Amino acid sequence: MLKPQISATRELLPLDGLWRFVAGDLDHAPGSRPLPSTLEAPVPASYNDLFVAPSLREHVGWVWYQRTVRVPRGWANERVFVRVDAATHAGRVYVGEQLVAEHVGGYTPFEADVTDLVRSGDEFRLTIGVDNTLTNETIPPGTVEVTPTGARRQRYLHDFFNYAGLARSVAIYSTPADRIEDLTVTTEIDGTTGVVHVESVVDGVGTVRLHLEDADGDVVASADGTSADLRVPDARLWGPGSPNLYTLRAVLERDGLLADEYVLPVGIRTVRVDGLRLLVNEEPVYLTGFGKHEDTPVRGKGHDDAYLVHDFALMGWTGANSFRTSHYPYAEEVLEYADRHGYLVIDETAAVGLNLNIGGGIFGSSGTATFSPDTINDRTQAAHAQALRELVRRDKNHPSVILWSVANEPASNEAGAREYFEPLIALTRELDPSRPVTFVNLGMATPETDRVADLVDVICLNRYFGWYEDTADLASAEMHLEDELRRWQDRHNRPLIVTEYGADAVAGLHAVHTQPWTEEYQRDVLDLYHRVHDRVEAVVGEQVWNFADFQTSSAIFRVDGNKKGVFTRDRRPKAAAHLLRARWTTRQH
Ligand code: BDP
Repeated sequence: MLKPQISATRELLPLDGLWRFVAGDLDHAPGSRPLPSTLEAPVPASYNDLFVAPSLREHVGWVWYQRTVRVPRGWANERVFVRVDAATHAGRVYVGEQLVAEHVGGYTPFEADVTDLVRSGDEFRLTIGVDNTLTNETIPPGTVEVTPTGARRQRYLHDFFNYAGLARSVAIYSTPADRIEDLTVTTEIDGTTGVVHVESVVDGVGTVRLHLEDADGDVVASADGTSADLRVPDARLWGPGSPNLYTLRAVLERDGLLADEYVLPVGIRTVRVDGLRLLVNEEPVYLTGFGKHEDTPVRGKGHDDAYLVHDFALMGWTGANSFRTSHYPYAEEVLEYADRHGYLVIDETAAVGLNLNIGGGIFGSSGTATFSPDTINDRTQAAHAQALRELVRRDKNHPSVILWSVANEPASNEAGAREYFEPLIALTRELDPSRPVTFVNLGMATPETDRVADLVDVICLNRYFGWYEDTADLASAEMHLEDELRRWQDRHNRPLIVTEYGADAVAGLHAVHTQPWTEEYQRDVLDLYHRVHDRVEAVVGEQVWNFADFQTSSAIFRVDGNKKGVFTRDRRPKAAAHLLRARWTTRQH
């Protein structure tokens, strides 16, 4: 699904800014009249932390955004689309009273062709409903319970606040009647020649002509057709720290005239697994970096270019070369930035919390089977498959994305896990045979009890020795970590990435003794992991949990959120950040 853009034939009108806003069910048909409220909410932003009323922060159900939109005068002969980059977790779009789009899944875009409903030069009322409800059959899952006082309360199994609303941009855009609907780019390397394979989907009539330009704007390869190879002699490859990008100019010609143009950055690179190694451009890579969150004060999960640039600046300062989009697909702007700046990305679906026997990293057996007709079931699996389709459809052309993560910390040790995951992993490979696939394993599923790991190419492990286990006993933590990593290596003989390790630290809390929650303790936990990673051959990456402190649901083991950030929520370094910088800026990868 191509991101809207301004090109020689396309226009884009962002609708970011303040929208009228109301929470709750409407007593009239959505879109039929102005919203009955004086509240205004910014787009993009989660709505939860904007206001002071607890009822809005903890709201369960629908909220409504509305504004008027004037269609540019010059769009008379164009097709017009409404595009919503994300509506968390379900969205409905109305043009006037007409429902034009419905979508489930909170972190992937959707759009509607509204050409027949709007007129260039005229205004229309755009209303978007957003539902934050999570059930057993949504990704991520959750349950709505009724409290003793009769209030509805959303429960969920993931350890981050259930921020909701329109956290990414909304726009209308135009395309010509005949248009390029989709492009799929895969790349190979043949000696010193880069081979760029382009599959185009055309909606309408015309001939596709492709031109690849280098950084100076010179055309280095051209080809025609909906399935074509562009060969680039002496290709400058895209890689970690060397973000060489070409520009693919895809043109649709009809009767010798320009019908449509779409411009796409292309990085030529390969990625594959070979034994214990993860290879990018046939060179072994070692991932350093973080599990992150889209999380900032006030905006919640709202995309913000200032935080985007700052977060990458801080990651660069630590020497990180990678991150995981834990635990959902991030805004496309994040991946575009990673493409341009040479970061390696593990791209994850929102399948987090598929585990009824864990909560917020704390192991607590509810004794309930995770996979059963009443819990995580066939319909959850169908929603999960759809989440994978939408992830790959949106992110397939980013060179930064080197690994698809199917899920975070599912109950991969429980009965039914294999039956649930085997088809999803197969689907991911079918959707994109060019990238390896992983899932992120949790500590309860050991090499001996896990039922899924042999299905994936790279095994990602979240481990909390020194925090949830071996608390305040770092010598035992080091021994247990090494022992377990060796067991994974021996059993599966494939690359391991430690995708979570860390400890909570309250910034400013210090101690000379081994004292959990202090900055020194967090630093020492990371340090012990590093010693072990360097001793175990199969470990090809380390991503600290977390880049920054982030908001969670309220719990007695959370202090105004999760404090495992090596930066505070306002992005100030804790002692651990300096440790990482010392290691990652000097380490030979
Ligand atoms: C892991 C989860 C992550 C949590 C983390 C923690 O993957 O989302 O925030 O533990 O407990 O289980 O800090």
